[in-house]
Amino acid sequence: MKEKLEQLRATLKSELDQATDPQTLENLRVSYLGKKGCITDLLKGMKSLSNEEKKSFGQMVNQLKQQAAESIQKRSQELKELEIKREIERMPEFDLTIPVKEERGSYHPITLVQRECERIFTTMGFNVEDYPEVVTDYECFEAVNVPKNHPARDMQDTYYLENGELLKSQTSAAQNAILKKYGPQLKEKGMPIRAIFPGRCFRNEATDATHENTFFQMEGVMVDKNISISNLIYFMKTMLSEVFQKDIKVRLRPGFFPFVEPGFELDISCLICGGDEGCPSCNHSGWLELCPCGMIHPEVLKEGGIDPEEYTGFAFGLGLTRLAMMKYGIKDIRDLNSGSLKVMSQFTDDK
Ligand code: FA5
Repeated sequence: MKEKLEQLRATLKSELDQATDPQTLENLRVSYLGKKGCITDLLKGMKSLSNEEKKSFGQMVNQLKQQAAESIQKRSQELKELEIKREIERMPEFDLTIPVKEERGSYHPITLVQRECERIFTTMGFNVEDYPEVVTDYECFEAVNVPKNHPARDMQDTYYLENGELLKSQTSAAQNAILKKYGPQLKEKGMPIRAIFPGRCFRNEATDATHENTFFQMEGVMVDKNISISNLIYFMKTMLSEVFQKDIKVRLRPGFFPFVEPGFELDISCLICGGDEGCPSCNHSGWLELCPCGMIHPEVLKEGGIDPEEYTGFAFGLGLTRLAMMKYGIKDIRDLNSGSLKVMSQFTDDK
């Protein structure tokens, strides 16, 4: 019996050595270890043996079974490695000395302007916050003093989702969360709230040279004791002179937004036509609406958990996409979403 087992072991070894592909190996596994395999048969045939014989024979067969399984597994691994080696040999040789064609991408002008604004505001102590693009009606409107059926909603033709949420139509949607996040530090440690939150906004617009359905804004808020309109003007002026690196003609006129009181429209003189004649990029007015702003409405502060009797603040909603147009002399806003590499590759990060 022992001899029979030795013979099986030897046959398996030579058959494994000859097996050079996974299918042959699988056939071998089935013929030795499968339900009807020869080792399995040996175990089944033990019924007729005495208890003593069963013990010693069983031990030997089980040992053989384990060895067979191990050597099939080992051979399978060898074959896999062999296949990888063959594949590497089949690969064409690479000449590592051939110079590569170096074609690099470039940053999108909006990314460049956004980074520039972030740099400017962080040096003035502002935190940069990120916020989701899908928000609730509460975040986008109700929390910023625009209740349901308020006529101001008509100014932003909003994309609603089937679940009742919406695509953020303004970065003001993050105001409430920012006030709640930094309010405790303001109250407990007297640290002013200073945050900017750039983000992509969506509106169902009839597009033209200055209107897109998908555009970027960068909202900013500052809240502390005794914050006034002069603080707001100072930050706006600093930001614009840093971005453009030259004096820019601006005008501040009254503007209505339910979340600020008083509210302003900050326009800049059109840099495409120089502001005198007017052109399609400024809707022939010589001015471009760039950054509505104002003092945060007491109701918005209250909703954010901040006492409007004790604290005041300003907020602004900078049109980042329009800022990029003015900075880089892009006449039509639609070029920015065109995906045209010819247009986009003209702008480089010169910082
Ligand atoms: C707002 O969205 C207010 N949330 C801004 C604000 C924030 C006011 C905080 C007061 C305090 P408005 O709808 O005007 O406001 O948009 C702000 C800026 O985003 C505009 O001045 C413009 O620069 C830009 N903008 C608005 N709609 C579009 C559009 N369809 N395409 C490109 N830019 C746009």
